[in-house]
Amino acid sequence: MATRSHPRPDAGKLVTAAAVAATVLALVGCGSSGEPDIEVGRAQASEPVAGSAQVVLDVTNLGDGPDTIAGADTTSAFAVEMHQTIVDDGSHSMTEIETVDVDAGETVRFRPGQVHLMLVAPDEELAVGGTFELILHLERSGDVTVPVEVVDLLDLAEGTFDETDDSDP
Ligand SMILES: [Cu+2]
Repeated sequence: MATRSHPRPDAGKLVTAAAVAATVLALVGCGSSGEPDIEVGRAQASEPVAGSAQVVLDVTNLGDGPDTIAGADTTSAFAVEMHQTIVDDGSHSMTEIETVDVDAGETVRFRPGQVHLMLVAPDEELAVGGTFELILHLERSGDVTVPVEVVDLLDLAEGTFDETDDSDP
């Protein structure tokens, strides 16, 4: 009959996905029922060099619940990737990472040489003194739009050094 519905091959997958989501929520909720409160500090990017640019950024969770950075976007580059630098026998390489946790009360610092953000194929019009908007995707807090200032690569490196020095007053 025409009223007979089609089989729903996806139904099983949906149930599985829901079960997984419930499990993840239960785990995340364990011991911390609070809400995250995400604040993004000064953000800077280097001028594009050889088809990429580094972004330096601090993400602080002022709340009492955890959150997770699940990527970033901008209209000023083909893509934004989160990378982890790996040093092996003195040689550096990097691998793409999908998520970065920001626990309650913690700050994640995106810096060259550690966990970092890179613009892939940035807009060639990005020049020192310019700005663009970066959208951070947070699993619990939603999207956060951050203005990013474009600076000379050397200034970006110096800024990194200064902030690393902060812990030693
Ligand atoms: Cu990288």
